[in-house]
Amino acid sequence: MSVTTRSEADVGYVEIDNPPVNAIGQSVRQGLLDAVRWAEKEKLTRVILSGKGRAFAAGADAREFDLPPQEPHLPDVMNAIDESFVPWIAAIDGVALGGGAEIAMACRMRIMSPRSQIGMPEVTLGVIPGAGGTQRLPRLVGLEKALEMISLGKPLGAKAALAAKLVHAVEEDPLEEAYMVNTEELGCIVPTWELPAPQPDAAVIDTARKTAARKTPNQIAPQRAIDVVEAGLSVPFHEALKAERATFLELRKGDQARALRHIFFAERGAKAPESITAEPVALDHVAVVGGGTMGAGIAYALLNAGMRVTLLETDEDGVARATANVEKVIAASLKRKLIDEAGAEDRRERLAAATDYAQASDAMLAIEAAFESMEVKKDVFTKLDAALPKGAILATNTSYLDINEIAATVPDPSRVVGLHFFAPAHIMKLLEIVRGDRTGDVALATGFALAKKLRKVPVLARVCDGFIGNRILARYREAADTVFMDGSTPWEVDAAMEEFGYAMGPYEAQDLSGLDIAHANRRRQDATRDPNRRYIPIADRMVELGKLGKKTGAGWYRYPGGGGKVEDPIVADLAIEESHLAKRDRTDYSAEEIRERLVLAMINEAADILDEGIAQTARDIDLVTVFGYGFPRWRGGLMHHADTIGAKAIVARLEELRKEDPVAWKISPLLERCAASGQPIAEAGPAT
Ligand code: 3H9
Repeated sequence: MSVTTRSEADVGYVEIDNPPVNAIGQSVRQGLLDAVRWAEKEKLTRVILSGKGRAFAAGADAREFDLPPQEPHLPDVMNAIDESFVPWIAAIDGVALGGGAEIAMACRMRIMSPRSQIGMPEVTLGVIPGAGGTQRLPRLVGLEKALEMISLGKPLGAKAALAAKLVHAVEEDPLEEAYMVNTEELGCIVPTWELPAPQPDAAVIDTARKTAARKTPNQIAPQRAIDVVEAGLSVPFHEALKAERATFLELRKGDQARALRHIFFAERGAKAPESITAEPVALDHVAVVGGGTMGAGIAYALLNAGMRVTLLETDEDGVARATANVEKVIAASLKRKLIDEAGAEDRRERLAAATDYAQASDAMLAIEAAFESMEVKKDVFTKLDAALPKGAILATNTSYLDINEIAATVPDPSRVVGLHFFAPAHIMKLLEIVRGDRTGDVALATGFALAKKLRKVPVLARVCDGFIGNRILARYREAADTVFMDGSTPWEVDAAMEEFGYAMGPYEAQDLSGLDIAHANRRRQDATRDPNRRYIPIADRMVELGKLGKKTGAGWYRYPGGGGKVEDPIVADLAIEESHLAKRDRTDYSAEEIRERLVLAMINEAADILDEGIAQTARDIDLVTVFGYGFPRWRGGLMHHADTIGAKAIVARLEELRKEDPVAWKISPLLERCAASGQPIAEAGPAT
């Protein structure tokens, strides 16, 4: 049952009932249209519309967007509600998003509960409101507010919706209030479509365009939404609806909308594999070892999710530093008004810091975020094993070290798992859950349960150097350094990747994280590096010169006075010097060539990662690249993007690059298989 109807005397109740979030699919549309006719036939004096469960309606069913549109179309349903002689009242308890908000706007009146949200997030799916939202919203809230809501996609809470006059009232029980509305008052409300459109205002439109361009660079939908709102101001309502519908249908089948839908559903589908049926351990008390930036961020994320946290450090100075580090995150959250004083105090009360591991003796999960040294980790795991309950899960946040070697320290290695957070750990959504050779299902189930509590996107990985994300990153940086050494500057590389859609290029990003981390990794890899692989020495030279990034005032860029980045000609000269020493000719790469090399290098590495079973699916690689490494979401993640190029074209270009360097550009067998068979990379897996 998608829509249910009942009447009490002359009042009709229509309820959308399409769990879990009342997405508006074909059967809901049909149900609503039938309800309009039913209410008219029954000569009801009002219809009160609500949603069953936790949502009013989450919008059009995005799963239908890959199919041809099916009647009745949503705009026609809205028009039927708006134009009916029976006035409808939307009683909103839960989210009213996209098409859900559009239904509410087609109603004569809107009453929402304080816990509800209303908004037009269509642009986040790469489309525009397609059922009258671009025309009804400006009529209700004015041009400026409507443009902001539609082009940025951010929903309003009840208070803001009332202030914007989008809803008539905010009440605890919207259904009851809707019943109480005076019939005469209801009869005086003008149907939304009959309201006059706001006056065009070039300055307001220009500001909206600039804001959208800044906040969502490269994205088509926000600008197209503004076009449609603007055009609608000077034509009749129904004519404007036609233009809106045409734009919606055009965008819906475009690359950006496909990519954004892919990521939307991939994020929702990021769950424990069905084969893992074990119960997770209790997560009310978690020990975090190491209170540096990463450990403090992890501790804060756990506190945010309501857990008790014991931070373990080596000495009293460490305890003080760790507590101060968490306090810094609390202060920043207070400043950003993410929490209030009471919330800060509550978090402080649930935090303890100690040197004695016995303080965590009832914690069923420990997350080690200590210094990246195998010796340190082994010592920590031995201590955790002795202090925590026998069934406790022992996790390491290592970025690179061999989890199997760490696990071998404890008598029961099935309890050891990698939980790889990304800095800042309380903000970044990705959590790589790394399965060692002997990791058990309870440890994995615990990792996924933790991700859910922290509202993070979990991705299962197997052990290799860098797991999924950092292994791709290492190849990306190697390709960047090669391009730099052979002809470009760091700023040319950064600009090319920013144009591709990254918020910042690889060099600026490295300046922020510090060049010393990658340097330590290279030294660790010295013993096992393929001697035939070309080694680019530029980053080592930078470290020798003390240019470690923003924290030292200079890295690939200079940061005079700790301020913004400035190009540094000395760094550009380094590459000229090194390539002269290596007797290499330099090439003037175009931005397009730079982008192609860096992106193909990542795709090729990711294909190997998939082929080796380090990642389970191409979709997981998309999640890792988007949620952990800033890959543009509107490109759908690395492997989704690879499919838009096509395996055949990728392999053809890699064959060219292989002539330059057969080791670095060794083509992944998985790509070769996809190119030969025509199988999309999205569906590819290890050779069987
Ligand atoms: C639109 O409306 C266009 C119109 O203007 C014009 C049309 C002509 N469709 O997120 P959750 C599924 S465009 C299909 O885990 P939460 C989701 O996949 C739409 N399915 O829960 C998941 O499935 P599963 C504009 C949807 O409580 C389940 O519901 N609307 C849709 O954390 C639970 O989702 C939006 O952009 C959908 N629209 O968050 C809103 N929405 O259980 C998009 C959800 O199989 N949705 N599902 O994994 C959201 O923002 C969040 O899902 C919401 C609930 C806040 C509603």
